[in-house]
Amino acid sequence: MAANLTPQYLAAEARYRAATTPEEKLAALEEMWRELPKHKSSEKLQADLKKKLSAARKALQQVERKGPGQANPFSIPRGGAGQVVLLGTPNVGKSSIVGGLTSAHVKITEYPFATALPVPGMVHYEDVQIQLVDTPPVTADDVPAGFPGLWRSADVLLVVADLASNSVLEDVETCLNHLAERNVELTDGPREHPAQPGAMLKVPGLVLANKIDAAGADERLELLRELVGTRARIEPLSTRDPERMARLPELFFKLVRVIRIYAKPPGKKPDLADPFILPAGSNVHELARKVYHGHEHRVRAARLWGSGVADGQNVELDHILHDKDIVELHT
Ligand SMILES: Nc1nc2c(ncn2[C@@H]2O[C@H](COP(=O)(O)OP(=O)(O)O)[C@@H](O)[C@H]2O)c(=O)[nH]1
Ligand SMILES: [Mg+2]
Repeated sequence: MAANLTPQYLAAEARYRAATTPEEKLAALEEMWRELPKHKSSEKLQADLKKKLSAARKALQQVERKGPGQANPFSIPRGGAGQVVLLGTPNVGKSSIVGGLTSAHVKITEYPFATALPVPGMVHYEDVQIQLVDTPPVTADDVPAGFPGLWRSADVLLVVADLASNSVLEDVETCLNHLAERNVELTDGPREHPAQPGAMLKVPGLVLANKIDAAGADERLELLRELVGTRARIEPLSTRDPERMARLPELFFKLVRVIRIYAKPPGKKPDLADPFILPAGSNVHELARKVYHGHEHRVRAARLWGSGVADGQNVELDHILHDKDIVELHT
């Protein structure tokens, strides 16, 4: 049970949740295993960890067997609170965005096609991290093999437009057409799975209209708004403007549609350093499932400090949680 877990275990678990490579995942799981108290009340957790360890070992073996050149480079394990994937034609500023917000080693060049493989980095937003993936460019007649799979699996998809370029309208149209050909469209709302086969998958996302600092950018932005119409929201950006760049992490956080919940053991202070990340709209029961890993049936009551209720108010298990709520679970 969670109360017996050591801080080292919880730290390793946080690393596991943030891990982006099979090596990191396995290392974190091995540490969790070493730190897990091996007694009766943690049996379910032990079994769960064993399963995860064996899956992580297999995943790593597979990567090693295939060799670096053969694994699908676009299969990028999610890290942090969600995965944000960039999509754009050459030279629009994709790598500049990732380079400006993360410590990932991206190449920023004045010549196109410098990014041959996707490069993930982590963006910090308050107490969470969000994964941001730099990607190779698409053109009207070339989409790198494997890339469309990432469009479908991403939590958020951002089409990057270049307002310094006279071809910005065509280039954005190219990206939206590639998505439409794979039955993907952007939505300003929550992710929507196709109602019937062949229908559109709606992935949360928007058009980041970069280089708003360039000459003629304002006029191009107006034309772009007319072209895109209701198909996507448009957010202007300049990677050279620190204020606009500083607003991106919050934008990403809103688009990944998750909430941070701080779990509080009865009679103790909440752990404000390490929130549980849940999909927006989750309730107390779903939090219990995340905290107690299969023992959630033991949670019978909860008290909540946060939005819309009096401090410490008792709430039902189906109570919908909000970002930054503090919850005390009673077994
Ligand atoms: N004026 C202007 N240039 C930019 C901006 N962002 C990126 N660039 C330049 O655009 C070029 C391509 O950038 P890069 O990030 O490599 O684009 P990518 O090919 O989409 O990854 C580089 O010369 C950047 O310095 C911006 O906001 N304003
Ligand atoms: Mg690039």
